[in-house]
Amino acid sequence: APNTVEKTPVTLLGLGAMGTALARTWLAAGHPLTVWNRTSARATALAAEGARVADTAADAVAANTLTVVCLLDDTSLEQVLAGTDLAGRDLVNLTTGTPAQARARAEWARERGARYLDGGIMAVPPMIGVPEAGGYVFYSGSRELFEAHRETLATPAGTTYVGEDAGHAALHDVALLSAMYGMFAGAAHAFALIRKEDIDPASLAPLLADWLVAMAPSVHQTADQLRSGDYTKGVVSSLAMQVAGAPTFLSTAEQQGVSPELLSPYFELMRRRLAEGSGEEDLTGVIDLLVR
Ligand code: FVH
Repeated sequence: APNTVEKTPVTLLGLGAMGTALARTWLAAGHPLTVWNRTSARATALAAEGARVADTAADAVAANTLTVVCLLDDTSLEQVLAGTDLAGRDLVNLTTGTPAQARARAEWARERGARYLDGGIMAVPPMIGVPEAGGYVFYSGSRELFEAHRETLATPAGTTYVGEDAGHAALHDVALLSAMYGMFAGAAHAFALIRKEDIDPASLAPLLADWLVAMAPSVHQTADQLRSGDYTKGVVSSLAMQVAGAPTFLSTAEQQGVSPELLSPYFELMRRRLAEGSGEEDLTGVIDLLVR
């Protein structure tokens, strides 16, 4: 039998790599879709797939209650939405930004009579519309908006609502991506160590990947220690032992002709924490040194 359930109409502003991927999932799921993009040529293929192309951003916003924005940055959003009537609209902003930008945008939308939800996308475009790829979006801001459009928002990727503070989606997004860059930095140092040796990087890669996966659950112990305030709870490798081992890492880097600039700052924080008399602790005390 034909599916007679009407799907929520969606307006989408921004047809870059991410916006185009989002658009295709809503079209494929049967949502009437109105799109607008600064460079109109980027809408041509989507028009052929069933999207309605608006002449202006204001026309696109006027077409539907729900508007999703996926632009380069907060400045482009400001330019695109200037002069559009947002009264009574539901605005979902998937543009990457800081928590402060998200909070300011929520207030800005409220002043214009719109409900506001901010999103932090934990996926790259090929993961959109592919549930098994594991991509999802952090959402924060208006709970009513999130509940009202939960199904529509879940079409491109999974959803994780992290609270009414509009800045919290961006904060979760940046926290996870910051940890990712730390991992990339560690992997870069590891590859640099073997670069001049007769070791195939392709043989190191699976070892590295498995080791990082094996170490990743340590974040649960860190969280447990932060909650209890007891940084010695469940310690397996003490800070004192690890600081004693640091010269081995730095000497090896020197012997291999590798700059220690990625590794040294972390060892320096460990050393400072040890100097405070925390040798029996885990590495968790480093977090307190970072928080100003
Ligand atoms: N692509 C990715 O891997 C990441 C994954 C995680 C989330 N990010 C964020 O998503 C936002 C959009 O990213 P994108 O990949 O779609 O980016 P682009 O392909 O570069 O498209 C940018 C769109 O923004 C439009 N735009 C830029 N400046 C302006 C402006 N001043 N006025 C109006 N529109 C503007 C641009 O239009 P055009 O160049 O085609 O005319 C594109 O539609 C982003 O926040 C990522 O951090 C993606």
